[in-house]
Parts: sequence; C-alpha cells; structure tokens
Amino acid sequence: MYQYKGEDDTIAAIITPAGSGGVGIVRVSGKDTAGVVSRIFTGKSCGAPSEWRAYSIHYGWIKAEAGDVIDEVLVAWMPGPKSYTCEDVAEISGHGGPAVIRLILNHCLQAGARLAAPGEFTKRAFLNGRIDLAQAEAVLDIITARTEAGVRAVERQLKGDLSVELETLRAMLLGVLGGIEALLNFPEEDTDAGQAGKVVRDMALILTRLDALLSTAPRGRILKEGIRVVICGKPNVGKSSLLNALLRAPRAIVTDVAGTTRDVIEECVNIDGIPVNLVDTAGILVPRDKVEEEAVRRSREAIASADIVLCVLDQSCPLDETDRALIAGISHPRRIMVLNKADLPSGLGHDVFEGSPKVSALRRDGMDELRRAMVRMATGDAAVEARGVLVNDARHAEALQGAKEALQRAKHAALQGDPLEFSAEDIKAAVNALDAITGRHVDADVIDHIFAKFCIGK
Ligand SMILES: Nc1nc2c(ncn2[C@@H]2O[C@H](COP(=O)(O)OP(=O)(O)OP(=O)(O)O)[C@@H](O)[C@H]2O)c(=O)[nH]1
Ligand SMILES: [Mg+2]
Repeated sequence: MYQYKGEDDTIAAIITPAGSGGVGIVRVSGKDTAGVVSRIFTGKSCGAPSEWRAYSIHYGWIKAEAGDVIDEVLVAWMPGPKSYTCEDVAEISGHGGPAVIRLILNHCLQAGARLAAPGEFTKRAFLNGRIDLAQAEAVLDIITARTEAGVRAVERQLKGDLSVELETLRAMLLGVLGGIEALLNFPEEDTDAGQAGKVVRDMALILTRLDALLSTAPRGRILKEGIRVVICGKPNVGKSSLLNALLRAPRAIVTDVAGTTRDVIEECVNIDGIPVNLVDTAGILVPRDKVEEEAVRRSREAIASADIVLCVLDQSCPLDETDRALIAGISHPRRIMVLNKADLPSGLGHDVFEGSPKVSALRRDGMDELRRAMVRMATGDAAVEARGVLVNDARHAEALQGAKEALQRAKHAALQGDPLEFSAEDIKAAVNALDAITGRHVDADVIDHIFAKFCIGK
C-alpha cells in the first residue's frame, strides 16, 4: 500500500502549452503558496494572499527584487482542500509569451517554490485522496484524446464511473468474504454446503459484471490509441487515390505511372470517432532497382505493423500472377480486399471476393461502405460508443483479467467442495487486483510509472 506522507515543499510549473498565446499560466501549489506569491506579487488594492477570500482573483504586478515590473498579472487564489491538488493553489495568469512566463516561473522558484515534476499536480490530487488512480489516468487520457468520442469516453472515467463500478464489485466481494469468515468462526450457523452454494452463485454474478467490463476493453483501447490502417497492393491499382479519397484531400501524388509512390505516407483521420492512421505504401512488385527494393521493404514493414490491411485490387482487370502472389503473401488476420475502379467494367468475373467493398477512389464512391467495414473489423461489430463504462487502459484490462481468473478459481474450488478458505484466498486476490486499478492498493513504482507519462505542468 502506498502511504502518502504529505509533501512539505511547494511546487510551481507553467501549465499552459509552450509557445506564444494570449495568456500563460504558472500554477503554484503547496503549504507555502501564499508565501511564494506574497514575495513576488504586488496587488493593486488587495492585502496579502493570506488575507484573500477563497476563490478570488487579484489584479497586480509581478515585480523583480529591485522593484522592476516583470508582468501585469491576475492571480487566482484557491486554498485547499477544495483545489486541484487539495493544497493551497495560486494560478498566476500573465502575458502568454514564452520568455515572460518563464520569468514569472523563475521568480516563483527564487521565492521558495520547487519546479514540479511531470504529473506532480495530479499526483498530489491522487495522494491527497481527491481522485483515485483511474481518474488520475483519465486526466492524462483526456489531454491526449484525439477525437470527440475519445474525450467523451474518458470523461466518464474522469467522473469516476469506472471507479463506482469497481467499488460496487469490491463491496460484493467483501460481502462474500464476510460470509465465509462468519462460517469459519461460527460453524453452527450455516453448513459448508450452504455457504459453498452461495459462494458459487455470488461468483457467477460478479463474473458476469467483470465480463461486461472486460468486453469494452477492445473498444476502449481503439478509442484511445486509434488504429493503423495500411493500404497495400500492386502498383497502379489506386492506393494513393484511395488514401486521398479517405482523407478527402490530395495528400499523395497520383499518376498513371506504375511506381509513383516510393515512400510510406502516413496521415491521421477521424473515422466514426476512432483516430485512424492511414498509411499509403509503394506498390509491391518485383523491384527493378535499389530504390524500389527499399520501397518494397518499407511496404512490407508497414504491413507488419498494421492493425488492418486494405489490400487493393483493380477490379477492371482479371487477377494476374502478381495479384495472386500478393494476396497469398499478405496473410494479415485483419485484411479487407478493396475492389477499386468500380466505375470501370468488371474484369474480375463474378463471385470473386463477394462481399468485399467495391469503390471508386477516382469518384470517391463507396467510401462510407469502406469506412464502415474498417470500423466493424476494428471493433468487432460492437458500437464504438458504449454509453456505460469503458475500460480503455491496458493496465486496467490486465488487472480485471487477473480478478476474473482469481474468481473463476474461487468458484471452481467452491463447486468442488474444497474448504472455503481456498476460495477466500482467491477472492482476496481479486479484491487486490481491483484495488490496483483505483490505487487503493498499488506499488509505489507503478504510481511513479503512471505519473512519469504526464508532462510537466499537469
Ligand atoms: N478509373 C479509375 N481510375 C483510377 C481509380 N483510382 C485510381 N485510378 C487511376 O489509377 C492510376 C494510378 O493511381 P494511383 O492512386 O497513383 O495508384 P497507386 O496504387 O498509388 O500506384 P503506385 O503508387 O504507382 O503503386 C491513376 O491514373 C489514377 O487516376 C478509380 O477508382 N477509377
Ligand atoms: Mg501510390
């Protein structure tokens, strides 16, 4: 269990993005926030920070020791415990130039604050008990979310929807443990068989809810991390045209010369809320020179890294040897055959690749069908936006899987008529696994690892 000792030092960091903007903000948090601010800030009309009303804003100047004005600022005063970190917090809004905001930060550091480590504000919010670990991770996810659907999914986690479900499951498990313990202490009140039957029923119920949570993990991961879709095929079948059509922008060069694309081209596009990295590759053929050799090598490398492969065929021509070799060579588990040039008469013959999307990249026909096919393949048919809780983190999914396996063992042992102490051990392991998600019970190095992914200022 991670024991928080309480931090003595006061931390400061720039919390707005690097670069120029209308405003730049330095946040100060800790026991001596009022002291740090009073040493560098001269207010127009308000007294010392220690006398300020909670959640008030103060106009004035940050001054150097010699009295020179560094910037004209507004200071927001948010005393703990009702602040982002639960500590006394001040946010100094100055002009948003990189040099001036850095000067304000330096003054805070000279006045007694220490530069905040990455994620330290959020870490303090967690350690002070305002949010649990899953919510702290959601803070990071919401910053990095690339689509609106991704933001909405994370918002539910930030609100604590996942934590509430986990707490419910935890309470149920503790209830079962309580029952087992009561039997061990007062065997006259119930029979082993009676209690074992109850354990089996309760395990089944909890396992159903765990499964429901786990079933959202693939969707959650996709919304958060996105997918990589690699377009491949023979030269001239229209791969770059397809990329452009999906992007709705002329990103890649298109010509009727076979071998137009040499480099791997990558662009991000939002398809149904999923961030999709679309990758166009050089046509795969027997290379004629060194450049083509390297191009083909890179194409194969891209295919190997794909979540989904779009294997493009020119449906106006009959399949030839190269097509066949290519189709046989790309044995990706998630492959969609795309029949391009559907505006031209079919040369493939009927029934070949029935059900595969037929498109015309040139006319941008059939793109919606292709997008749907990609989403279906990525999410396994489930709707991307589940209304309920969404597990979007590999760490959480792993812990849930661990809890599930422990409860399956507990159920099995109870079914077999093993002593209930055996089941109790596994149930405790499941409780610990759930606690690792919320941070109730988690190693210090896991916590450090999670917050190290944050940027400074968060
Ligand atoms: N009629 C028709 N022509 C198309 C279609 N898509 C692409 N083309 C044409 O096919 C030719 C090749 O298109 P590209 O998009 O450059 O093909 P590619 O597969 O990227 O080719 P490489 O980069 O050389 O491997 C161009 O002349 C395109 O205009 C389509 O749907 N219908
Ligand atoms: Mg191309």
